[in-house]
Amino acid sequence: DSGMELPRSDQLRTRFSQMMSDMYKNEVPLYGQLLSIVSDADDKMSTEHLSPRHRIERHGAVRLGTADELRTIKRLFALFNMHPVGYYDLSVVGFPMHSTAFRPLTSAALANNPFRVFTTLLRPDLIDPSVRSLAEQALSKRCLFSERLLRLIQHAETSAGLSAADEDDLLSEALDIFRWHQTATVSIEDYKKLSAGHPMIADIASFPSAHINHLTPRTLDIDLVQQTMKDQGIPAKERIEGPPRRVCDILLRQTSFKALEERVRFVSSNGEFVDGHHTARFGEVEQRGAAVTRKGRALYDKLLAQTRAVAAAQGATDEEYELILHGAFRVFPDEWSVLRAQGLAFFRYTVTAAGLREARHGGEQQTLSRLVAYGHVEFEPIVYEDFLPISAAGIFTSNLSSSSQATTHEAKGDLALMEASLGCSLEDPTTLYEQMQAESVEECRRVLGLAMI
Ligand code: OOG
Ligand code: NI
Repeated sequence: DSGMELPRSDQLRTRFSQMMSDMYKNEVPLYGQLLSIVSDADDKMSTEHLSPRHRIERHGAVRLGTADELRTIKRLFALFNMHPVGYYDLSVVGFPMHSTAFRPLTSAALANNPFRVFTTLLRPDLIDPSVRSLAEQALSKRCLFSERLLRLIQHAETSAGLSAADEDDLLSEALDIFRWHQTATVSIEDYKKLSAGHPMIADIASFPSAHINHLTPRTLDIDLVQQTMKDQGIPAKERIEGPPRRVCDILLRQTSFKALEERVRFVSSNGEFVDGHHTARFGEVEQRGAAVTRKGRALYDKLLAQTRAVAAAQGATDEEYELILHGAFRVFPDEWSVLRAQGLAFFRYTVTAAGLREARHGGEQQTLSRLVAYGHVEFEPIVYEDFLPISAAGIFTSNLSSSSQATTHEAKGDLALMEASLGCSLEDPTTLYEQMQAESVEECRRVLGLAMI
């Protein structure tokens, strides 16, 4: 340990994710069980793969109702050094929503703690007008943020930093945004109308908070976790989303246990409580691999589309789907050196001991491939930090009892609407990986004393 202090915002992110985890374990005991399964599965891997930081949640997800809510969330998460990256269009599966992910941007901040929040926003333009006005009415009556929280955010933005006591307050007030409430803000009749529009509309608009709907630890063996969930009778999602199991993991593989049916109370017009049910909260695990280049992503998208088309045409079972997926991905190289040579994945380059010895001689210019071939520079894959739209859609739909389709017209993604709602533009994930790779090459150039690489 170098004794270097982490930036304040990175510390806040870590504390915030820990508090969310404690709260969620308390609220959803089955999530605690999933964490034990993951920890047992990872114990079976050799310990060299495990860093202490491995055992922390990697993401959570929330769903918001209005642009105002999203903007305040943006300001809050910025204090945790989390910023909106990437656009996810959920209208492709008939959901009247779109999403982004708030996450750290730089290699240094990601190394400190990569916690991210997949954040979904309702799209009123895709909702039937009668349901829309009901949803808007319900949403206009709630405020997710306490006065105290809003003052603390403002203070943090305009001053050099918060006192330790104010930071504690900020975190606990922030946690309240995501807390579960058993009592809905709407009547059971309105809840049913909202659900008929789409179950997600009811989930977003019927409650006083923006309850966290899942948290997701990272595992090293998602297939084992999936099997263990099934063995223990946990209602696991039928299939793992994303690429197949490989030697060289790429992108993101995900599975979950399905949302639980929970008791909630509705309030009727005469002030009495009516019992009902709501399904929203689940647990998920992820296994992360290398970030891929635009070329790698195009290949991934093509092979996944091919898999889905074949599986649909055959009416494939979940086991058959996995075989088809494996077959399709045989053309995606599965060796790091080949992935690198073909420009399919992103890598972080570092100078080796041999390279350092050579560095004294300096030099004019050198190609990266030569430096790698001489053993002066080595490389490791850059971890994918984002999400996958089709996987996210699969996670969303696995939590619906029926395959409800709410969108009323030919729905399309609307990046401009998302950016207008956020009040800023979104970072492009691939550009961030390009920068990370380029920074590592530049650092090698500097260390090796070369004029150019
Ligand atoms: C989010 C579902 C998507 C992921 O990891 O892709 C997701 C939600 O259900 O709100 O969490
Ligand atoms: Ni998730």
